Amino acid sequence: MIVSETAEKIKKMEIRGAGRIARAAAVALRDHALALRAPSNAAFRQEMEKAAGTLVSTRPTAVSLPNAVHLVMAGLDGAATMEEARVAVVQRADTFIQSSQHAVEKIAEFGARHIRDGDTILTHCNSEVALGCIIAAHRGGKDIEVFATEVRPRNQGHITIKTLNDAGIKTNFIVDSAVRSFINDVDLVIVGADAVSVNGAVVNKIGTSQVAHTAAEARVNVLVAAETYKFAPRTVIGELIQIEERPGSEVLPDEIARTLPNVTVRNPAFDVTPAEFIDLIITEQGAIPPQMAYIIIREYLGWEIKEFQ
Ligand code: RUB
Repeated sequence: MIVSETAEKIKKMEIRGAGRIARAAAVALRDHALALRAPSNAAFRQEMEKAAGTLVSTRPTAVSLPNAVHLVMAGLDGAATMEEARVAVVQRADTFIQSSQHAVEKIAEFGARHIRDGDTILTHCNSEVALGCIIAAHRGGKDIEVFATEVRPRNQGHITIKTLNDAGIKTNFIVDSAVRSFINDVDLVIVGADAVSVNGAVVNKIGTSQVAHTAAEARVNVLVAAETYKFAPRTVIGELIQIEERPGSEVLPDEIARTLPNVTVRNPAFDVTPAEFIDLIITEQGAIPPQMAYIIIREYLGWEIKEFQ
């Protein structure tokens, strides 16, 4: 797929979820590198950088996107010729895609071990890694039940219940505001992440922090499933993760909004759950307390990693 098509699909949320967005960007850069005809190595680099910029500017919150783009684009560094640069980008993109898929499988395996036979699990939004843990526990023979939220305004919960239904898992579908009413029936909360900050705070779909806060009050453990490439290196140097605010029309139709001139619709797509409301973050390298996020950034992303911007 060409870069502009992938970028458009990410913007419109036809491709969504932090892991899928990152892999789609890697595929787009690989295909672009393969197809690109440029008069010189410098021109090739310039075109690739333009493509990388287009992809990174699609959605601002999921740090997996700039992390993946950076990993792939680092193939251009030190390439003496255009052909070397092309090969390096293709190799790095393929490596990232494979390691991302491997990470999703590893997290499912590790996360499933935290789910006991007879557990009821609550999940919010649609995270392939969080669902991976739940499905792995079910496939491992554990008798489990799930509460899945609706996820206003974009209804990602509909994708979640379809996946759970198809996997044969008993599922309860609830509106977002019903979490507190059911939290005492829940043994464990599992969600995904768009970004993990150096202080262990997790950025995920709007409403996650309310779920985690409710779980903490009810003494229900909260697990976050997050590949290491969802940790945000630039938070080490004090940068904050930008929370995407989407159009108000996703919440209230424009024709109604127009009749209410004193009303402003606010539509942040993500929120921040502080480390104190999270028990463990499950990565492909193993489970860590959120307070150890710094170690993941140092050991697995490295100080030298720069988010492409
Ligand atoms: C998706 C979302 C998901 C994370 C993790 O938001 O918040 O929980 O991206 O997903 P949106 P995954 O629908 O706005 O992209 O585990 O699939 O990477």
